[in-house]
Amino acid sequence: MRHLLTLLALAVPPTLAAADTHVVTTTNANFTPGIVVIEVGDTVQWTYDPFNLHTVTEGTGGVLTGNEAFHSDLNGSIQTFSVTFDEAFLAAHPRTDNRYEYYCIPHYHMAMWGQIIVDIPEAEPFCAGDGFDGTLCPCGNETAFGAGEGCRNSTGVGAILSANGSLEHATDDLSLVLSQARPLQPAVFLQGASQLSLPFKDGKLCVGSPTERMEIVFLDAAGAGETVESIVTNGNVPAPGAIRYYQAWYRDPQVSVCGTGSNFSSGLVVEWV
Ligand SMILES: [Cu+2]
Repeated sequence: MRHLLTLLALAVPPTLAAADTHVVTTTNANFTPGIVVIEVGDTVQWTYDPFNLHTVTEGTGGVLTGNEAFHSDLNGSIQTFSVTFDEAFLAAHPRTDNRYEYYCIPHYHMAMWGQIIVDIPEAEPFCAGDGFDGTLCPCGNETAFGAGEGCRNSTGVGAILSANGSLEHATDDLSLVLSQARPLQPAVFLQGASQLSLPFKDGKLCVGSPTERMEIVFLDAAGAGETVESIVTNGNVPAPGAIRYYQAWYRDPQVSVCGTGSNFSSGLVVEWV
């Protein structure tokens, strides 16, 4: 029995961030702190002011529209009001940059305003084919500065790697998206545990050892494709906190810019949470 309990304890992910509760007070007709930066799953709790009636009303206009993501009075009967900014809430009430502005209706004219910013970790691009990182493309086939593309391929642009889904190791819903590669050709998605920027084939190799071949995807008529298999499983990503580098290697036959027949996308770095 003791042995079983030990195994169960090991099965629990050890470093999952616990959801926090952030308290905002309303005394002196101020939301304090006025700006709160939180993580997905955290809760914000507003507390009442025994000397004043306030509201916590999402939006910026000063009057109710019915489209508020949240709205509550705060008074002697409603002494706290809480909102949990989880994935379902964010999906139901999308806001630009995941920033939720709000105000108090009676004290709107006194600038009793606040903001909740939900900071969502994202995959970050690196190793573009514009030469900015100090490594040029193999045959002068750099792409436009700041375009985030890999080295130029036979279509006249460079391929871009991006991602869909979350960086949550436990959720494991991340997919890698390749675009602007050569249409109707196969691509292999690669993972590295270290980063590189080395001229290789028609492009730059961005992922270093130990590397994993993740999945082969046949690209569509636009030169795009997306992984469907588990990144965590195929990449043997050990746990939250692991940093991994991703890139796609695709065929660009016969007319490739440098003549090697294949090229690489830009890279993407993921810090798993
Ligand atoms: Cu108020």
